[in-house]
Parts: sequence; C-alpha cells; structure tokens
Amino acid sequence: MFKKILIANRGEIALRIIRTCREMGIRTVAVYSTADKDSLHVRFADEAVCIGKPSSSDSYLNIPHIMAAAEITNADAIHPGYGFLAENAKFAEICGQYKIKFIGPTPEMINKMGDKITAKETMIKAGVPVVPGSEGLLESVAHAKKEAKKMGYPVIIKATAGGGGKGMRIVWNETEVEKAFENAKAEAAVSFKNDGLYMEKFVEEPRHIEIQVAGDQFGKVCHMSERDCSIQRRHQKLVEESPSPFMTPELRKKMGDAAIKAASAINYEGVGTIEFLVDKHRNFYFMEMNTRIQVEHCVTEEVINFDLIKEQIKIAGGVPISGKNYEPKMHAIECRINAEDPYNDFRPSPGKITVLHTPGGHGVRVDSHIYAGYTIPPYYDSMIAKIIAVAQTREEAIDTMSRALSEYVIEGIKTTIPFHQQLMQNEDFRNGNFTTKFLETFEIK
Ligand code: MV4
Repeated sequence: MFKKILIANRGEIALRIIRTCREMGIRTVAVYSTADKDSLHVRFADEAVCIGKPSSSDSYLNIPHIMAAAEITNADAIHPGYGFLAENAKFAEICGQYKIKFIGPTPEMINKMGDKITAKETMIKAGVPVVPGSEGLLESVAHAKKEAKKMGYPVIIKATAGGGGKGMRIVWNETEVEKAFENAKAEAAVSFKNDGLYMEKFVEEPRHIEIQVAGDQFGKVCHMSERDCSIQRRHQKLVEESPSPFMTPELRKKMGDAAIKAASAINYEGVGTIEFLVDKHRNFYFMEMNTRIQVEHCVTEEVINFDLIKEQIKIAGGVPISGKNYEPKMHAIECRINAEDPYNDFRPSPGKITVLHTPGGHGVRVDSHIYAGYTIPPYYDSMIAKIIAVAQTREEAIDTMSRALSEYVIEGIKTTIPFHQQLMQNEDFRNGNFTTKFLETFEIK
C-alpha cells in the first residue's frame, strides 16, 4: 500500500481524503495556494507545500508545481479529488512518467470518456442504451438540418468535448438550427479548444439518475446503488439522494446491468459514475461517464455503508474488489451549502465567517472545511459544506435534513441554507415528483 499520498485539491474533499488516509495509516501531503494558507486541509495534513498564487491556473491546475511538490515530499501517489485535474488525462499520464500512482483510471480511459462521441460509440458497441442521434461529427448547418429532420424535433446539439451543459443548444424547429449550430460551435471552441458537435433527440423533462460503479485492476466491476441528481440549477447540482424516489427494483436491475456493461467495455479501473437520462416511461439512456469521485459520493457511502475513498485507494494499490453489487439499505439526502445568496440569483457571497454552529445528532453527517473566523476566498467554487441526512425512509431523511438545516448557524456571509429549508417543505419534492426542470419554476420566498 502507499506510504504517502499528495492531495491535489482543497476544501472539503481534501479533508475527506485526509481522513481516510489517516484511518489507513497513510501519510498525507496537502498542497495549497497563498489564498488557502489558513485552510484546514493544510493544518490536518502531515505536510503541506505552497504551490502558487490564488488563481487556480497558478496553483491547483499548475501541473509542474504539483509534480515538484510530490517530488520534494516523496509522495508515492496523488489523489486528485474532484474538479481541477481529476479528469485531466495529461496529468494522469505525467504522474505515470514520474512513477507516482494517479489514484483514478488510466489516461486512455479518461480520454475515451472525455470525448462524448467516442464514449457514445463505445456504449453502443457494448449494448448500453444511448439517446438516438447523429453518427460522428456534424459537418455543417445543412448536415445538422438533415439529421434533425431524420430524428424529428426537438433535438439537442452538444459539444463532443463538453459535459455539464457547456456548448449545448436545444433546437425546436428548422429555423433555429443555424443559430444554435453556430453558437454551440463558437462556445465549444472557446470553452474546450475543440469545436466538434453532435446531435441527439431531445428527451423532454428527464430525470438525471446516475449509477456508482467500481472496477479493479483485474477486470472485476460492480455497481453500488444510484443517485438522483435531478435537483439542479443551471447545471449545478444542489441536492442529491440515494435511492432515487423514481426507482423500481426492475429499473435498478436494468440500469445496474447497463452500468456494468459500460464500465467493463473500457476495463474501467477505479470508482466512477455512469450518468443516465430517464424519461417518464422509465426508458433510460447513457449520457456520460464521470471518471472521478464526485461531490455527491457521500449519499452512496451512507446507503451502502462503505468508504468510497478507501476503495479508490485500495484499487489504485492493486487490491482486488469483492465483485458483488451493493443495494441501498438506507435513504440518504445531501444538500450542498454554498456561499451564495439564494434571494439574489445565487450570487457568490465570499467573506469571513464570524459565527458558526454545525448541526449533528442522529443521522446527520456534515462534510465541510469551514470554521469560525475562516475567510472564504473568492477564487474557487462556492460550496462550503455538505449536509448528508440518513434514515430508514425518504420521509424521515427529509425531516432529519430539515432539522439539521434549522440547527446550522453561519453568520458573516449569505448561504443557500434558506433555499434548502424551503425545498424540504415543498410538496412536490416531498412526493418525489420532480425532474431536471423542477428548479426552473421553484421560487424562493
Ligand atoms: C440532454 C437532455 C435532453 N435530451 N440530452 C445537460 C448536461 C449534459 N450532461 C447533458 N444535459 C442534457 N442532455 C438529451 N438528448 C437534457 C439535458 C439537461 C439536463 C440533464 C441532466 C440534468 C439537468 C439538465 C438540465 C438541462 C438539460
């Protein structure tokens, strides 16, 4: 097993990884930007190395600085967390060249899933259902019109290098094709330095349900329950839960089998997630695969009683997985607490936390890096905490969450706590009656 892991990340996920390393008897190296010198991940790690100025490109995205930190501290592995370099194939490759184990899949696996057309072709070959769509790249506006006519409107144009909504346009009729095509192409070129586009039939009012998977170095793959991530705003997830209130035992079996096919098709190594769109008839379609640990991994950990970070480290260290699949035994809900003003279009609200009281008690887990006196820097993601409520039933988990939210006191900045409190009392949410469109019409009072 590894002796020392460098964590190429910050915030709650850096702390989350440090905690598991400590339990496993593995030493840790934190890296930090000058803006994060007073952060908890710096204090809780065994060693810490400053890797540059506040901006991400100078620090948490700066590969030479991170590799230098790994070399001088003699780290034998790097955990990338989520975001930053977690799905950067070049970074994974450079780690290999330095003989430092990248805790995650190989560069080839990252590349295969990073290019959405390649990912989709791989899934079709593996027998995983995908949304009907164009084959290969869209060559021109005329080509786009021809494909749209074949599959029928509405359609959606997506960037092959995309994901998370960037370079994506919904098209309702032929008069909209040209503008959508040109705009998506320009946005993709700027965002990804790759302007390749493809087209799919637009699935209206879908649910976003994803399957957690794990694969080891010996070709064994398992699935580990689902997460419903339909509660999103502008492609930012705000609430996730497991199991999905829309799930049935038959659908879970079918989606679990499809997820195993998907991961096996690329001999997947590590923990990963297969994202699906699910329509109102419970037809499901592969959307993309995330080749990293995700923010919302905690709801899965709680319902199957399993440490996914420990599993990542063990898989990277060459330990075989059991190979059995996991069924949800509990219900867990996660609320992302962001330093944002929900009454003001979720505008970022960085600054100093003057007063803090963190919830606790039965069924409550809080993953966070904040403390009283901590100043949230303006340079990074605005997520400052995750509350995970666990109970035997969904209704009880919602009530536990509601109670935990009411205990949380964060003064000095605005947070999304009032938004979540209102959501937990919403009748449609409580009835499990929501799709990815839910927040478009949700009004905070
Ligand atoms: C779709 C879709 C409907 N039909 N594809 C959004 C982000 C990117 N991962 C893909 N996305 C979508 N792809 C087809 N063929 C609807 C969305 C979508 C969405 C998906 C999941 C969660 C929230 C969403 C919000 C708007 C659109």
